[in-house]
Amino acid sequence: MNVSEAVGRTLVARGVSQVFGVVGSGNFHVTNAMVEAGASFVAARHEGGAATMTDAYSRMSDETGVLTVHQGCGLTNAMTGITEAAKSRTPMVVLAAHSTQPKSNFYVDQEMLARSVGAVPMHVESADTAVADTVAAVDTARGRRTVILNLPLDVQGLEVGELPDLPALPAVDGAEPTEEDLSRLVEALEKAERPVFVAGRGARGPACRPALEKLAEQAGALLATSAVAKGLFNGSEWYLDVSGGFSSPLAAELIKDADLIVGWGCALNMWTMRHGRLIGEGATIVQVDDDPDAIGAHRPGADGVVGDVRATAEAALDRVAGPVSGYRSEEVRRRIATEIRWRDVPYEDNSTGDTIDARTLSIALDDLLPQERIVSIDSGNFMGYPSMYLSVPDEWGFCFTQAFQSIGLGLATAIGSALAQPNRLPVAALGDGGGLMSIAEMETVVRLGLPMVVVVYNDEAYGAEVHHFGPDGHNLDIVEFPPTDIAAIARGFGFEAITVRNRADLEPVATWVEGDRAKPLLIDAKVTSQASWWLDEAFGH
Ligand SMILES: Cc1ncc(C[n+]2csc(CCOP(=O)(O)OP(=O)(O)O)c2C)c(N)n1
Ligand SMILES: [Mg+2]
Repeated sequence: MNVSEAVGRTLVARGVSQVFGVVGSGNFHVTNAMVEAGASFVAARHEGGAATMTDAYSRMSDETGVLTVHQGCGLTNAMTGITEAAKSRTPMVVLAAHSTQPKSNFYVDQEMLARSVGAVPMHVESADTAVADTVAAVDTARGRRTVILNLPLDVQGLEVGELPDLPALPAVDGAEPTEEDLSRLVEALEKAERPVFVAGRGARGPACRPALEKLAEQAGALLATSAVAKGLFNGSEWYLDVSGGFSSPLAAELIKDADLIVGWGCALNMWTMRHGRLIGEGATIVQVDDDPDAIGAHRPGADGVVGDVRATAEAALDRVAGPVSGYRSEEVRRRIATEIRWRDVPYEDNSTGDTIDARTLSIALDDLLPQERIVSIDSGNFMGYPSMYLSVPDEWGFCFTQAFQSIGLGLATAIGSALAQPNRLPVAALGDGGGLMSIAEMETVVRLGLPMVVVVYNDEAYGAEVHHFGPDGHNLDIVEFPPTDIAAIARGFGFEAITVRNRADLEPVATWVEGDRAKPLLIDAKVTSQASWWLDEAFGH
């Protein structure tokens, strides 16, 4: 067996089951070794797509996915998706063939590339260390890091003996908070009259929800999540949905009136806290996080509790006096029941007959599509509409790859999510800009036979720029485009596709849902050009 085979087999033996990539000469053997060892491989059409598929798969399955790329240009093509993953602390391994000869066409400093985007550079050093190097890469990734494992071309063919038995997987156990941290948290909870818990990605772990719900009940707290944990408290009558730019008016009002905000595995960043505007004057902020560096990173002055979310919530429950009603009054209960959903907030429908209001479109789709869904969202002016109006079943039903704020990641996000949650209907919500940027992966959707619904919020423009610069009278020619028949293009890939200009045009969606869904469905929705309020806010700072 040579190094390529040993690396591939070791990855699978270490628990990797899903691999994405684009194969060239440098990663052909290692990828085949993974497939032969039992992993499933998805050939993407662009490494950028493959990177984000791996990211989304890893986020939504809680496994460590592998991206495999050709040396040099294969890796540079994947860098945007890798950056998103690294910023999101996605556990994944990028297996990158590596040309170490500076005169090679394929040479770039791959270690430096990794470092520059916050990924962890590692490499397979020799035949003797190949297995240990690979194990180290997977184990590092499992600690919520995006690892680039470089596999030098001149090492790949070296002979390795039999594969040794692998060491046991290191336990990833929840760190208990210190006594001192815990008592400060308990004190803050007991003192608070209107506490709100904001749970983030770090609260998506096993049994976090019941632990947080019990503590919230004891302390009289309302529940919210950051966008990446949307759906976590679904079904709770005290759930305010997403805290941040996507908050409904009632959610924003209640969060702003809180006298204590506890972030659980949540950065409480500018998006989640609307640049601080969701924090009322004098409110106390506490952050519970197992990473000491996360505490105060976005909220200087936040009181920190270093510990695992579940372990801390359970420990606090034993201590906190209660139950107290706190923020949980009858009045608040009634208002949440009737006002918390965006679709219950009245709006003026800006549909023109030729174009449909994105809110009307999104509400109609929410009604038409089955609830067991997994929603993935690209970036742009449109992105709040599907985020706010499409409901999701739980925290495994919404994939939001927006840490790098790149457009063009939505379709690949939906592919990775679909494979991670195969029993759910995958829904990709894209702008025309992000959709066209990533369009090659439509072929992947069709080839994999995914029963996906792709909705393009098509305003024939980079709407974000149009609405940001338009009001100041700038020339918008550079951000506006002629009409593109995206439905026709999708049919060319093998999709079923419709063009939508009004509510009635959506009728074939119901037929598709009820049918065998043999082909994916693309909805080219010609939406009314309108500035979204969350984007105004985002650009305002
Ligand atoms: C890779 C990348 N390039 C450029 C941008 C800047 N940008 C932000 S939103 C946007 C427009 C996106 O257009 P579209 O997908 O049609 O969505 P819309 O804003 O029109 O709703 C652009 C170009 C970006 N965020 N990421
Ligand atoms: Mg657009």
